[in-house]
Amino acid sequence: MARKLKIGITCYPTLGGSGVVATELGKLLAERGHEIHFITHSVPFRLGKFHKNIFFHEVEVNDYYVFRYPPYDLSLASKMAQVAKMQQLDLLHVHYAVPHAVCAYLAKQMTGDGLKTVTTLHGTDITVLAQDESLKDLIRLAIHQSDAVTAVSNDLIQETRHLLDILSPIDLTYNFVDKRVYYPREVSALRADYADPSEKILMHISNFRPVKRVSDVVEIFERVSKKVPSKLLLVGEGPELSKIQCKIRNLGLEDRVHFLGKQEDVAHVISMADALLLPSEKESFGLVALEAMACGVPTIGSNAGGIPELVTHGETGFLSDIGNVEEMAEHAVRLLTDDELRGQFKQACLYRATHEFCNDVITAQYEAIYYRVLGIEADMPIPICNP
Ligand code: GMT
Repeated sequence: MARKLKIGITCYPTLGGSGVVATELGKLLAERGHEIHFITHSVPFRLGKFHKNIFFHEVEVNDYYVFRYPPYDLSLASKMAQVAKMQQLDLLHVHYAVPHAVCAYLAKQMTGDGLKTVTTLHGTDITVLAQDESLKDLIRLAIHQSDAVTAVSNDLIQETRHLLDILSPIDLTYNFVDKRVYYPREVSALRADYADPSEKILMHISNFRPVKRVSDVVEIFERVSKKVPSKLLLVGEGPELSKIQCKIRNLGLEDRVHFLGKQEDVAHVISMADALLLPSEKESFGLVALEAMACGVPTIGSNAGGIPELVTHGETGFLSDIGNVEEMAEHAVRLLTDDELRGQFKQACLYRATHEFCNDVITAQYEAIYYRVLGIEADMPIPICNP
């Protein structure tokens, strides 16, 4: 049996799908006997209760008065090097190229070549930051200096190659959900708080950034609600929230839309929905669509980025071109008014989530990458999903 590893993980701990994936991966690796050291500015929000084999090292920023901008990145790099030496880490797995992969590179320079680094690209680090000419060389350096680079969809791999002229290998490791947490929950009492039994529920969950096109969500719902008795539940908050509240008021939809704010127990909340709306402009993967899928909820949305790798059009959801709210609304009406079709989609969602994006398989893929960069022969076959 291959030896257990000591792994440092750095991510954005307080927001976003990348932080969720990094934290869940750390928890699963710890369950498999590896020692996990999170090196971040705050305790990752999905870490939850005490876990054996998981340690947290807080990055403290020096706020010396000459600094106009306190140098978080340098503090992080120093902390990475310090933890790597003290804990004798085998490798650092960083989520996001900028600044985390750059910090890992600096840490490696400080500790010597024994420390390996793995970088996972999540999307905006490439699709947004790599459009900025002034950052391109930095991102390219971070990628080239990593011992392995992974990306969460094929689309993101192509985008990375295209925007940064990267020819070196990039491993595809899809995102995953923990099947012990994400499954259809019994939520009839909760559902009754928001909708009558005769009404359907559409849901959108995001950080309300412009890239999520929440305005399209409202436009889709406006069209649907004229044909199907329904409610829209909006989960999350972010920069577009007040604009969206205003739009809902102007369209006279206030009594049909509920704002649930940020929610921790996504599996519970999402289980209330008949369909998820995800009309994003960009989405390297769309973790929320996978969370919905695992709870038996199909997605209606755009075919942006990696979404088509996750949502199979006509089987686990319906996809349209970005901004085609008319067609998205037609798809929603079709799904909400056909119980048999919704039942088929639900079964297809549950099958696909547990077979294609299962935590056991993806965790083992990451483990195989770790052993490869460390030059350790690992005689473990990648497991078959066992729903
Ligand atoms: O989408 C966001 O606004 C958050 C962002 C993040 O940093 O977590 O999400 C990105 O990473 C997720 C996890 O891999 C993906 O599921 C999201 O699709 C990706 N977002 C974009 O590409 C816009």
